[in-house]
Amino acid sequence: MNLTLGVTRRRQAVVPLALALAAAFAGLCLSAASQVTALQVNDREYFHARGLDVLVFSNQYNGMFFDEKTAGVEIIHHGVRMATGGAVRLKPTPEQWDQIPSVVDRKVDKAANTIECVLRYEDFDFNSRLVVTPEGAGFRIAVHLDKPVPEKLEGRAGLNLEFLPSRFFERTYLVDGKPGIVGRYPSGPTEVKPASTQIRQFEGYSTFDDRGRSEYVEARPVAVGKTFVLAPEDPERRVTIQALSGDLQLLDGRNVAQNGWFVVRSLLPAKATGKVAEWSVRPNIIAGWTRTPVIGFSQAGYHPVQKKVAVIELDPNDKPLATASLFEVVPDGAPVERLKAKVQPWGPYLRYSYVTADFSAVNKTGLYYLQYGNQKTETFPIGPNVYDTVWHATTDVWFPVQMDHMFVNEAYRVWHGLTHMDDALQAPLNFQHFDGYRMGATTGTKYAPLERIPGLAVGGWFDAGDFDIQTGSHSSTIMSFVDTWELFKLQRDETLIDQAGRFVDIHRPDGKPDLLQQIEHGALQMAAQYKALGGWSRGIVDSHLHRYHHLGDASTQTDNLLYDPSLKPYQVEGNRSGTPDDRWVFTGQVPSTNYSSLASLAAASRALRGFNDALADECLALAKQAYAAERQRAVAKPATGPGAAFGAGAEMSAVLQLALTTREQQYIDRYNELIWPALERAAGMNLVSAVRAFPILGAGAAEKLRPYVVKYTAEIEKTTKANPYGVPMATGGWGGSGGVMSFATNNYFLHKAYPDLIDRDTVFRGMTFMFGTHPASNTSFVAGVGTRSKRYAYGTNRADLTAIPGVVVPGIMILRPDLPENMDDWPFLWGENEGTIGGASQYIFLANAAIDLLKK
Ligand SMILES: [Ca+2]
Ligand SMILES: [Ca+2]
Ligand SMILES: [Ca+2]
Repeated sequence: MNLTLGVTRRRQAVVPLALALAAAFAGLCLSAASQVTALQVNDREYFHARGLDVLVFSNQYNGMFFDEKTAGVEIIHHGVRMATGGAVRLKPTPEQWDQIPSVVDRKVDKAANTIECVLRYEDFDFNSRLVVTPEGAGFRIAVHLDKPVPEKLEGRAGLNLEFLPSRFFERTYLVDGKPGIVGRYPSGPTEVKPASTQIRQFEGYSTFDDRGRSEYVEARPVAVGKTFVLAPEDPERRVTIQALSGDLQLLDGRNVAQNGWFVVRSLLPAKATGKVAEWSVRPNIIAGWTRTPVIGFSQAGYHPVQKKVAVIELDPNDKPLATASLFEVVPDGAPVERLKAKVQPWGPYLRYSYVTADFSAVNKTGLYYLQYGNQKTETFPIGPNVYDTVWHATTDVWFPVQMDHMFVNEAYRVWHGLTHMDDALQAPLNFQHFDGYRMGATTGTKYAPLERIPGLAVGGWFDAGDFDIQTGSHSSTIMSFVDTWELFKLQRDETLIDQAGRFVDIHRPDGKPDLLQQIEHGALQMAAQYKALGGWSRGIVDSHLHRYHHLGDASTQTDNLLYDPSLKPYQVEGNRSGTPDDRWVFTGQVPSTNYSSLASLAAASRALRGFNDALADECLALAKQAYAAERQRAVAKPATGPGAAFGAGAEMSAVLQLALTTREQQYIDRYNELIWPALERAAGMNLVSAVRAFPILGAGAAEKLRPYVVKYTAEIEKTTKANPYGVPMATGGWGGSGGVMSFATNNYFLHKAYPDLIDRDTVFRGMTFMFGTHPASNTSFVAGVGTRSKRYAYGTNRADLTAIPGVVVPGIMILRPDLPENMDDWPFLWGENEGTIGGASQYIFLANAAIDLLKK
């Protein structure tokens, strides 16, 4: 790569007077200590100035889910990420599955104060070099080419930068002085183009539902000009972008995909090399800007005996106050200050600094708010029953809405009609699916590729914000439900679930515990899979990309008619159609999947005993049969390689559930063979498995396990000190709620068995984290639970900018290197806002575990 081309490099520039005046005009006081400073590359390898950060591929496209809107040039403006995706892109408004550039070289030059990246599109042998350099209080972004834009990409390749729509709602813009209002909803313009001009999307699939017309749609510019000013009226959001050559276009990506952003774009000129595009970007900076503290607390409140510690997240430039106060809201009269707590330093974590304030001393039942400086939090309760109802939205509404193969009603509204009655076809061989599923060289079933597999249109849940049945998450969900049933015997009945009529009615009791009905619904699908496939699938999922991104009523994702290739697309005969929209079953005999699946059936058979005996019998018979078959397979082909330990873990789970259900010696012996070496290798999850196995391990097991638990307390200690929240934090592309809830749940089991070793506060910390004691915001991560909770989530109704009540979101995603983020005004980042059945079932368990501990 030739990186020696001339680059305009500037040292830190003096802040233009105009900028300083603009900040003063915005009503802000300028002191000598609060000057606007220029961007400077910092030790974390991004540009930083007080109030503005510019990331240049600190985060990269990972190639798995393509464009996650968390890569490229990104702007964090007054603490919030408002721009992403800055790069050379091949479409006006790139969608998730459009081609993404790979970063083949990235140079961070601290001395020259510049960051540059070489980006490559392999399909077109097309390299470009992106150079970002501070200028004044903003920056320049330039594209350099050694070779001209490939002919195929002429008029297609452009410098793009995407702005988050919700950050600009109810604001305006100027294009070369001409005014416009930012639309709350997209309203074109668009154009229809021939399909032949479409640039290849993921694996050659198309996001566009073409209906046989050989075309697709692109957004056309809303405005064209030399200088854009977005949100001129808002000093926190105002950004000026000027094209130093050519034109700027403003496009609205929401016209082609609801998760699209506003795109500012300059087409790269044809037949040109050298510096082919350059912008000056000047986000307004409020001089001396300091981020408002985030007061982390439990929006759902606290039990009187619980520790009540607020974690206050501060701008590193902020000076902690000496105290924070707890006020009681009384029926009449002024709020009463009940406690002035001394603020304790915690220290730096990621990009902020943290302090805590402990209000544990207050235990009187009532309503309270916290005050830190001028900031008051929402009002929340302290009382013995605060957690009693926190799981209801998840069992009453969220889980019913996720139910597949059912019609789901709630009072006057229908959540979705009857879904996926055309399940399912055997997936084709050697196929990489867009949601991570893969088919290998054999089906592992008696079915040929694309042959109908009967019997699968029953039970199951949409695993998350999409519409697939993911087998692995079904196992863990069923197992978690069985734990919840066996330990807490939840009798709550607020939902009618009629399997024969395939009808669900929310807020309509039917005399049967909802939890058992959900276990039944999961078990029906898992049993059906084994009967049809002689094992378990990886999952059942949409066959085509243009259906996979479906939003809205799940019953319209497919036509519910059996695919008949002898008919034309959209032609219907009886219960058949010529539209190839039936979902595919991704099969292959995977030992860990088979073991964990049969484990869930063995567990379900216990819970269903006395509720649906026929299904309980069937689940157990299938589980035993599957276990024997899997052991045979294991003898024939012993597991090796990195997945072997995972397979052994899955077998342990299977054999434990069989042992607990049957108490047969063969399973007990095999469990003993597996568990103790596993504990030697790694305690973690295996500790909980062993505790759950006490009924079959007999006398002495608790003492034998104790040293491992003692060892584990060191892990808890480490986690407790790693960040101010005292829970594990995820660092990947998916938020950390699941890890937090696992930590709390494991500690519940261990506390029950070893109260002298494991503090129950580690369980409550997981709860209060979910309810708002977390970084970035203090919104409760369970929609509808707590005074302020998630209003937007990545559910099937996200196009309506709303959430399904009871959804439990992944929460805090940490963007590299140091930005904890959970968008509260935009639902479309799945890593932050997509609830899963695994997470939701885990949450129901944890809530009841906390209630259980607080009863005593
Ligand atoms: Ca999925
Ligand atoms: Ca019920
Ligand atoms: Ca169909």
